[in-house]
Amino acid sequence: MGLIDEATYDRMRFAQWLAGRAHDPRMSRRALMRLLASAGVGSILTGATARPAAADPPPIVKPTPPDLFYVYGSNAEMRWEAMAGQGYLTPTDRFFVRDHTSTPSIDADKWRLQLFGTGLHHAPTADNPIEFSYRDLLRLPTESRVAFVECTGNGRSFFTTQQGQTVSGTAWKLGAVGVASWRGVRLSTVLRAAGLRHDAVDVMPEGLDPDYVVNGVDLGHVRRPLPIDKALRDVLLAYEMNGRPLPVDHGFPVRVLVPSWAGISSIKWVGRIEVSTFPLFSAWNTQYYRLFGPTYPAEGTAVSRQVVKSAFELPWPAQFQTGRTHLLSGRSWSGNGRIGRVEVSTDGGHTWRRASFVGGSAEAGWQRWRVAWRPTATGSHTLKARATDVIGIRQLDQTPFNTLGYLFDAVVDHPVTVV
Ligand SMILES: Nc1nc2c(c(=O)[nH]1)N[C@H]1C(S)=C(S)[C@@H](COP(=O)(O)O)O[C@H]1N2
Ligand SMILES: [Mo]
Repeated sequence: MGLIDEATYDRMRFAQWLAGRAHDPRMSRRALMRLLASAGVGSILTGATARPAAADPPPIVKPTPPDLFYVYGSNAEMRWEAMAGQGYLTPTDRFFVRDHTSTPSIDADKWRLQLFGTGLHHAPTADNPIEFSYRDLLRLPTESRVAFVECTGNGRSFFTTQQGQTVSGTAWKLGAVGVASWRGVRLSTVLRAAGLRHDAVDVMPEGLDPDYVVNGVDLGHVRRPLPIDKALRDVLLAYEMNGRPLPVDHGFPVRVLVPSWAGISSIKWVGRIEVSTFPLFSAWNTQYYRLFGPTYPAEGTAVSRQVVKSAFELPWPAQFQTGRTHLLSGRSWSGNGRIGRVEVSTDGGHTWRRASFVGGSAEAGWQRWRVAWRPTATGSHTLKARATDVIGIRQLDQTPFNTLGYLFDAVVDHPVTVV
């Protein structure tokens, strides 16, 4: 398959999705019209008009020094060697940032969380929503959770470097993930306070960051629906990260935290939440965050949970001295729950040894591990780590191709030179 530009590609996929979806009898005409209006399909059919790009201030506010991050425009991934010697949590100064546009500056005193939609009693409209101030939220019962946030494209570059495939999107290595302690109010608490109806099916949080414009098509604010079951189970409206108020880049004053699910679900700078008695759609569950490709249906498969992955806390590439024992450390995680076992190969996959676990793991966090290695030959080596999660899913040598490069879960070859 040849290289074509991302936006054209995404629009093509979206049209395919729509074709599949339009034949679905469960899709109401109303839902379809909403989708057409919200996701810019009209522009796809009639030809997009370009919108001039605004002048760009630096998209990410916090420092992203080269010893902690690889920076790709408005996205910055953590260098995994920055986790060596750290505790269970990812310190905020090295937590990855993924901004569709740029980090906005929001005044918490003026900020309001607005809820509206048919899924609330009396169906408040977007123009006349139910509102909560920052102080209102702080007064509600509070809860803490340790959970990873991971970009669904984390590991995307390995589709190309290990599998020789062309995919579109940011070429992350393995650093678009971090584990933090999040504190806030349960989304269920706020939904019930707002008058949740029993027949609500979806909620769609929306960010206050600038509209996302691709190739002249304005997709509006970043937003993605969640099924009500997940929303009521363990989702937080978080206002603290690692014991401090949320940093601006991570969603100040309030972000959604959806444990174990695709990072895109955890909407930052949340401003509005639509609650609905019919399925909701946005570009982020139709055009993006779906798996498209030869092994998937034409309309794609929606992404929800993250997959199992492992990373060494080592520079890329790493260097070791021969004839000495080194302690290799790393972490593994899975959207299905805890990690059951981790095996490491220091000979390119011929033999595997079980790594020993360091401490425990949170249900939606990661597992730290280590294994000793005494290299005896100089030259190039490949380190591999493979984890098996609580439901028995083990990392394999290949991930089935999908055009947008999501959910890479194969074993990653970590290049090492022994001197
Ligand atoms: N409003 C808003 N929320 C957002 C995004 C965004 O660009 N805007 N990016 C999403 C994506 S794709 C990811 S992976 C996570 C990243 O969270 P972080 O920047 O705190 O690491 O936020 C999600 N929430
Ligand atoms: Mo993401």
